[in-house]
Amino acid sequence: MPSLHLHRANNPTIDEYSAAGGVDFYFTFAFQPIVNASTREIISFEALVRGPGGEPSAEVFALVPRENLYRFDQACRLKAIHVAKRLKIDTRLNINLFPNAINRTGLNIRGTLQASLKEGFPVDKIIFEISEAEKLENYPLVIGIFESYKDFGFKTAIDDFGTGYSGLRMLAEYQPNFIKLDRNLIADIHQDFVRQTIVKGIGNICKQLSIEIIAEGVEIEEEYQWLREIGINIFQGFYFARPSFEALIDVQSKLF
Ligand SMILES: [Ca+2]
Repeated sequence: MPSLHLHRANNPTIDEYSAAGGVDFYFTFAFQPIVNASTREIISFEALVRGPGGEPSAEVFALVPRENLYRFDQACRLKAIHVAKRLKIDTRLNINLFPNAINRTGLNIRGTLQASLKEGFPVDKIIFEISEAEKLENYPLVIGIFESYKDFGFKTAIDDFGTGYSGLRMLAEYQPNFIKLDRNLIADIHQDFVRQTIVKGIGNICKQLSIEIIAEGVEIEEEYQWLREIGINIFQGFYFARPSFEALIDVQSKLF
């Protein structure tokens, strides 16, 4: 159930982003680091939408009127850039796109581009993640929009790879800069021959196509070590750091 305090009209902390998104509550972001183990540095933070008290994204999205989903998704992008900039981010920034919200129109790129420029945030440091976990309503249009983002200089990633509706199809038609291997493929991979075989296969595909793999949802050292041994370099997950509310936290160097 949504938290009561999240859904209050006349919330004094509502800002222009809430208004632009068509919601009557304040929303903000938590940030989770993404590390490159070969260079031993944080290369990006993924922005994850949160309610005013840190409520998770599912609770936040449950309160968005369906007819405003597109507006809200757009406002999320703009605010993620704004908050990250306020926190003085100096790495890349991963931003999630809600795929069926970008179906409505392709014109939202310009808004994101202008926000990036206004905040002084380099376009090529923004990585848009699009999930394959949701069935796309208009497949060619989404691919086209993804291509446009790339043309504008943004980086792109297929999110939740390996769990959804269209991962290989999407990859066949569109090659992003990154794919994010889903937690379901990574859980206990150090002792799961089938998952090991699948992930090695994806690794070969990505190597041939010059796509970088981000292993997300890494929770324990054994998973990390196994993935590292087969040549995966980029990681995200609770093993390194949980998302932190309106903060860019460091990762302990002993972990990787
Ligand atoms: Ca994501």
